[in-house]
Amino acid sequence: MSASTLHLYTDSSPNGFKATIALEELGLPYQLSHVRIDQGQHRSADFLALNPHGRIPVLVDRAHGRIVFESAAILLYLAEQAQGLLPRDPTARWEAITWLMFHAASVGPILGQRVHFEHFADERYLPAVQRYQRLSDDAFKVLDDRLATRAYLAGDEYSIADIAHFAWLHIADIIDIDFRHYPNLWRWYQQVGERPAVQRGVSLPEPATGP
Ligand SMILES: N[C@@H](CCC(=O)N[C@@H](CS)C(=O)NCC(=O)O)C(=O)O
Repeated sequence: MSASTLHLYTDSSPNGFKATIALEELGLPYQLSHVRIDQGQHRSADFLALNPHGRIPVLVDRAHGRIVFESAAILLYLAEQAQGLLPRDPTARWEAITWLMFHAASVGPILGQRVHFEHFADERYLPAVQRYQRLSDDAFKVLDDRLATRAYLAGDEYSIADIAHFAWLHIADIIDIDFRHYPNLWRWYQQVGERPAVQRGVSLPEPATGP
């Protein structure tokens, strides 16, 4: 891909971090536009023309005339375009895709609801808090068991499946959702968090200071 064909529309948030981490890991040149969710920019007509669901991240590949939204689709798109972050071996490759889909269907949305009901909801509605604590603990246990016998979710190779999970666990860690008592998950989380591209990815876009 030539320089500046990729344009990422994103905010400083877990689903956005998946895209920025992958772009940084792959060393792809890209342009970044900060879509301020706090200012409702994701509801503008221009943004809805890119993603009718009004959610970040969105990746536009102008060289190929493509718009990709849904963070898991963006991860697959970048991995395919750059031929990286997905194992070449077919068995390991499908393991990575399986764990990416597990994340997209059963981990990201659950953690999103947990964060909402524990931290942002106007009222504390205990049944919802308890439900999403239980569901996210189920997911943590599955991940912990998986990582007991392998370095990364797809085996020996770091992949987009790890990036997807890391982005949400990073937010969980920041807001004190504790998963240290899952030793394999915690070991993996610290290991992935040491990668320079991951550290750059979670700092993008820089938090806006103005109104
Ligand atoms: N399933 C989507 C979820 C995207 C999503 O919910 N993004 C959040 C930020 S992390 C957002 O745009 N929220 C704005 C809103 O809910 O109005 C994905 O994985 O990309």
